[in-house]
Amino acid sequence: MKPDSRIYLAGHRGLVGGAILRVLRARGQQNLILRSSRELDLRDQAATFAFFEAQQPEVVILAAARVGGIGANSNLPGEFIYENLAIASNVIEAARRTGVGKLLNLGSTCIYPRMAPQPIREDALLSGPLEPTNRPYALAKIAAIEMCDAYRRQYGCDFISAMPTNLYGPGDNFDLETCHVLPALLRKFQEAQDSGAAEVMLWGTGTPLREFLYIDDLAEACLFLLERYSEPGPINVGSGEEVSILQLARMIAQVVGFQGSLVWDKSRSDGTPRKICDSQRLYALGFKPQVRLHDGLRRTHAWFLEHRSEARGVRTGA
Ligand code: GFB
Repeated sequence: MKPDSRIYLAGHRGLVGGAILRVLRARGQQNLILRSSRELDLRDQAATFAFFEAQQPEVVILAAARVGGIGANSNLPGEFIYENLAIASNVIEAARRTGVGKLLNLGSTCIYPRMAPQPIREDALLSGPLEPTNRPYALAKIAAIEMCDAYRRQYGCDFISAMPTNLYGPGDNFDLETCHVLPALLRKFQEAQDSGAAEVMLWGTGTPLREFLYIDDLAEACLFLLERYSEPGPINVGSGEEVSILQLARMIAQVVGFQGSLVWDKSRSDGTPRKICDSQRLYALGFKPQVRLHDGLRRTHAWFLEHRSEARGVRTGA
């Protein structure tokens, strides 16, 4: 990308988009096109097409999506499938119509079958049934990959799809009913610590295994891929660091300084039993994540303490 490339970053206010924006600014990219969802509703096809016609971006980073943890995915399946299908189909088609030179489509490793061999390779896609708690979201993300690939075949579009593992970091959503496990635990332990509570209630059994990637590493990986990668199909972006939810809870309790006990609400779903992706294709291209989980947890905790009053999901008292 040239320093003056016209880059449209969709979703710049989210966890992923916010981190990509910081990296683009640090690199001195001068021509960033940014719109909040209030300014441009990407579910609105006519508005999206008109925006692309007017702005003529050269590069598009599709980080706008309806996302959430296991609770939001289970409770809002209709919103998750509709909004993600609409956003992806409008943006990808608008990019084709206006001759966008490069598009990065972001998904999630929940696109892979629930019982895929671990670590999950890209060729596991569509080889078995999906995890039911996030199937609507996963299917929308699979459709977006397929769309990029179909446009590559039919129209020669250079559209690529990156699949990050579970992400965390500054700027995350901390709303306990809709957020992912890591911000939920940081908040729950910190609030227990502040109030002197003796125990913290967590969801499920604590046995599921997850891989976590710090958001700045994902942002660097996105720019790396935009500059050096042009293939159909998904490419995984993971850290290789796998922990059980119980181990994660212990690490977070230690970072926060909470010494009380953990109580597991087994009426809440565990979701997929194990989800670590194989990122060898990305690593073989020369990319390596830099931030270890311990370090990333400390940074995210520090950010949460400093920004608690304005963090998403906390300010509203949700
Ligand atoms: O991060 P999380 O919500 O999503 O949950 P997934 C991960 C695991 O942590 C599950 C457990 O086994 C949860 O039951 N957990 C324990 C908690 N305590 C809590 C808590 O207080 N809050 C939350 N949220 N979880 C989502 C998918 O899957 O993650 C999406 O639904 C997407 O589609 C995304 O792929 C990355 O890792 O299970």
